[in-house]
Amino acid sequence: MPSKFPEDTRLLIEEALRRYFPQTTCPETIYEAMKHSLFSGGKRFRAVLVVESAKVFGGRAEDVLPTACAVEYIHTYSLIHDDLPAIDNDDLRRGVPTCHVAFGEDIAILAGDALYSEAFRLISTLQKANDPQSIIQVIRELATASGVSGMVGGQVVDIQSEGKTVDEETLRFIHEKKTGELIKASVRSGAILACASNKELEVLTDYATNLGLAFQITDDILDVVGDTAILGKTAGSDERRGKVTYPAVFGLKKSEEMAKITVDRAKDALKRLNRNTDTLADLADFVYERRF
Ligand code: GRG
Repeated sequence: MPSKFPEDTRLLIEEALRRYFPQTTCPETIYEAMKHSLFSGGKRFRAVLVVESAKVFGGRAEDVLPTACAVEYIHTYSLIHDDLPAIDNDDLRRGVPTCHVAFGEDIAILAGDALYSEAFRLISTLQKANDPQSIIQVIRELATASGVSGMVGGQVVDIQSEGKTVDEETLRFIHEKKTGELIKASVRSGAILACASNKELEVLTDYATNLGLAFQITDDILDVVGDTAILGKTAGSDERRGKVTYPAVFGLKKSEEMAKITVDRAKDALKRLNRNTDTLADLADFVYERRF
């Protein structure tokens, strides 16, 4: 990973994902399908955000790992379902065949469903907090972010917009909902568990909203300029499917400028916090500079 990415945190998350994964192996196929997608790589970006956000407010990494891993379960679930023939019909993800290619469409749907419910089982079983209300708040944040007013809603408009011309507002809606909401909920969840104040949460929300939008803009750019071998997913698939993306609407150069402006807005928000936010700022730079 690039130097600005907190590799120590990513490794902690990798270890925790393996430790928390259900020990049961029956029925074997479903666990194999879940593991296939969960352990085939991935930057663990959202899980890292949970941990690094908690650390800003004095939280310890090990104290928020159940929530960090749950976020990664939800994210992996969204990737499995996004890749299905009925949605994006992709064959490659995280450098390996997509879940439905490896296990069949029926098992892939169920693997996604299983990861989603495991996410909430993990938090409600293992997440501890000084204030138990904060655990309920985290569950609410993640359910909202992944539901109809978040990821699902964004995905619906994304599907309905394929092959059409959309205005900037619609494009932004899709990106903020489909991708931004889970990133925002990740940042907020870490801070909530570490007892950040409402005022601090407001500032972090500003950071995370811009970070989430920038992440999807760079995802769009990488689909045009990226390399399949480095991305671990097939480049060029947005254009083939007539997806509404920043490069499709604004062109590559303007999209890159917009990504930079959005990342800078995220970093500017952090200046309003009287805390050490260096790693969160590094993660914003990572979003702009990333090649995968
Ligand atoms: C999962 C609640 C839920 C609903 C399903 C399919 C769907 C509705 C939503 C799709 C959301 C989606 C896949 C958005 C794209 C987000 C995105 C940029 C994914 C790539 O994330 P990276 O680059 O991937 O962090 P890695 O592999 O590194 O984890």
